[in-house]
Amino acid sequence: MHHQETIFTIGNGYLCTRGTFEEGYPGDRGATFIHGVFDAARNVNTEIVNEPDWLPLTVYLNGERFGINHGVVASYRRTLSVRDGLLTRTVVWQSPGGHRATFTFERFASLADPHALYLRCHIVPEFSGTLEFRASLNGHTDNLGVVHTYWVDQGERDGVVYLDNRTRETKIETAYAMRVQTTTGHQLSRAVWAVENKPCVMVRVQARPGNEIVLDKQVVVYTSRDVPAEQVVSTTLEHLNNVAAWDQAVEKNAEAWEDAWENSDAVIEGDDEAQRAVRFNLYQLHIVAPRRDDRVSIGAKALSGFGYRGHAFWDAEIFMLPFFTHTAPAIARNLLDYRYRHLEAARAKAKANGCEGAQFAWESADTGEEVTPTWIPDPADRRRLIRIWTGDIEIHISADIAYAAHHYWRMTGDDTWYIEKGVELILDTAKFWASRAEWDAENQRYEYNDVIGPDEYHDHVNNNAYTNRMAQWNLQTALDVLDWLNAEAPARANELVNELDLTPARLAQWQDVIQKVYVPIPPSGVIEQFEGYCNLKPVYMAALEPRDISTQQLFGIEGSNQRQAIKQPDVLMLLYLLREHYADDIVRVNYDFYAPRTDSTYGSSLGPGIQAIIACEVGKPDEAYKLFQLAAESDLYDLRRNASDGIHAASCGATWQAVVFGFAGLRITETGWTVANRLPSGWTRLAFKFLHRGKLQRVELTA
Ligand code: IFM
Repeated sequence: MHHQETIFTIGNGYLCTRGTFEEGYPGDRGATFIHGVFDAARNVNTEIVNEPDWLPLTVYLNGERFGINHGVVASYRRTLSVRDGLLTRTVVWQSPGGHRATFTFERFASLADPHALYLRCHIVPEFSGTLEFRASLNGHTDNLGVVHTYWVDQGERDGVVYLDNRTRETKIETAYAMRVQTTTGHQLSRAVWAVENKPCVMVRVQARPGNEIVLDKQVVVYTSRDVPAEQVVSTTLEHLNNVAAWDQAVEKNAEAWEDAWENSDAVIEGDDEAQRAVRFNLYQLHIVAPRRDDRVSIGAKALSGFGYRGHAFWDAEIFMLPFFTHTAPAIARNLLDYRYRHLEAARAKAKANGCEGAQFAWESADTGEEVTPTWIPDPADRRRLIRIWTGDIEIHISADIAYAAHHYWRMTGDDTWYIEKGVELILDTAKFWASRAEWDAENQRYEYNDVIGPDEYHDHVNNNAYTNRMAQWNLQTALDVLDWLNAEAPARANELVNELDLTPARLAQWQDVIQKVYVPIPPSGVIEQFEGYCNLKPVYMAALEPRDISTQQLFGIEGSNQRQAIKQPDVLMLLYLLREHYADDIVRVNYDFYAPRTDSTYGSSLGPGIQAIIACEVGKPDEAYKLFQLAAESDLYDLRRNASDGIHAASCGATWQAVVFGFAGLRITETGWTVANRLPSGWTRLAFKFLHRGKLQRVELTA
C-alpha cells in the first residue's frame, strides 16, 4: 500500500499529495507536502511538513461506512493518467450488510491554478435508502509521529468551510477552504460539523438503484509563503469563490499539462513498457517542478514521501536539472536561484570549516544551512545509532552546483542570469576549493583529504577522483568565466572582484591548485576512485548472486569500506560530466573496470541511469538496456523495496538522460548538436525535443 501511495502521488509544482484513499485505510501513510513549508522539531532535523489532509471523504450506505478493508470488493481499478495528472479509482463494493454500489473517485491538483485541488466522487447504488457523505479537512497530521502543525482557526462562510493551521517552529500558516456540493441526486440534508481541527460537511442524499450521485469537493490552499499571514484565510476564501467548476477546471488543467508535455515528452515506439516507464518518471518531475517559486529546490524524494525529509542533494543539480534545462529552462533557473539565494549559508558553512568561499550544504532545506542528520538509527537495529558523515565531508556538491550553473548557461545562452547570479556561484565555490586544498610538500601536490565521493560505501577517503577533478574543473571554469565577464560585463566583473576579494595573488593561487592538484591517470587508464581503492579486497557483483540486499548490508559498513564494491560509479560519473576532456579508450577501460564492481541493483538508485549512458557509448547495448530498466522501473516496480519513502527523483532525471544522451547519443555544444543512434532492440522509433539556446530542436530516430 505504501508503495502504491507513492507512485499514485498527484501534484502541480506547488504541492503534492500521496495516493492514499479518500476514505482512508488502516495504516495508510497519507501526506500533502507544500513546497518550501519546512519546520524544525526537537530530535529531528528540519523537515518538509505533512500539511493538513484535504482528501478525507467518507461515505455511508444506509449507515454502513465504505472502506475496502471490510465488506466485499467485487472489483477494483486505479489509474493515473500521466498525461494530465488525473487519478481515478473505481471500486465495486458490497457492505457487510449487503448494500452494493459502484464508486468512482477522481482527483487532481490543477496545473493551471496551483492553489486549486479537485475531488469528485460518483456513486451508482444498487439499493434504496440513503447515502451519506462526510467531507472534511483534517488538521491532525504528522510526519511519522512528529507533529509539526497546530490549529489556529476554522469556520464557515456562505457554505464554505475553512481550516487554518500553523507550523510550530517556522510559524508558517496554511489555510484550506472547501466547498462540497452534489451535482446530481436528491439531497435530503446538509450540515456543517465544526469538529475542532477537522471541520466536516455532511450531505445526505437519496439512493435509488441505478441512479448516479455525483459529489464535488473543491479545495483551495494558501500559505503565508504566498501572502502575508493575516491574509492567508481571506485569500483562500476569495480564491475559492472564483475557482473554476469541475468541467472547466478539468479542461484548463489538461491544457496546462499539454503545454508541459509539449517540449518534454519522449516518444518511444516498439516498447510500450519502456514508454510507460519513461513517461511515469517525467510525470514525477513535472508534478514537483517549482514553476512559480525560486525559493525551493526538489528533494531527493520529490514531494512524494517522508524519505530524506524533503531535503535537496546534488540529485537536483546533476540528475534532475538537465531535464529542465533542456525542456523548461525557466524551471531550471528557479532551481538554480534557490542555490543562489543560499550563498550566504554556504559561505557560513565554509567559514565554520575554516575555509573561504561557498561550501554548499550536502542536505539543504529552507535556509540553505546544513541539515544532514549527524546520527540516525541503524535500520538493522534501531537501538543503535550510526554516524552520518556526509554533511561533514561529502563536499563535491559545491562543484556540482557550479557545474549545473555553467551547464545551464551553455545550453540556454541566458547571459543575464549568468552575469547576475551564475558567475558568482562559480567564483565563490572556486574560492572554497582553493582554500580547502591541502598542500602535500612531500609529493609536491594539492590534495583533498578526508572526503566522501559519490560512492558513499567508502568514507574518509583521500583524493577521491571525482572530487579532485571536479574541484579542478570548478577552479578552471572560474578563471575562464572571470575572463569572459571582464570582456562582457566589466562593471559586474569589478563588483565581484571586490566583493569576493579576487586579488591577483588569489587568482594565481587558483592557477597553482589547478596545475598541481592530484588527478592522475595511470598508464592502464583506470582512474583510481580514491587513493588506495585498488588495494582493497576485490569484489565482483556477479559472484555475489543471488542476493536481494545491497553489498553494504552484506558486508556491513566497515566491511564495505574495506572492499571494492561501490554504491555508484564515481569515475564513470566524472567521465560523463566532463566527457569532452577524456578519450574514448579511457571511458571504455574505466567502464570495464568499474561496472563489475558497482552495486547497480541494490546500491544507489542514482547510478544506473548514468551508467546506462556510458554503456551505450562503449557499445554494450544489452547492459545499457538493463541499467536503463533499473532506473526507469525503480519506483513503478519498487525494485529497491523502499519506494514507500517516496519517488527516487534523481533516478527520474537519470532516466530522461539515459534516453536522450544514451540511446539517442545526443551531444550538445554551444554551436550545435549531434546524435548517435543507439536504439535498444525492439525500439522502432524515438522522438523528443529539446531547447538549445532558446530554439526548439526536434530529434527523431528510427530503427
Ligand atoms: O544524493 C544521494 C547520494 O548520492 C546517495 N545517497 C542518497 C542521496 C539522496 O538521493
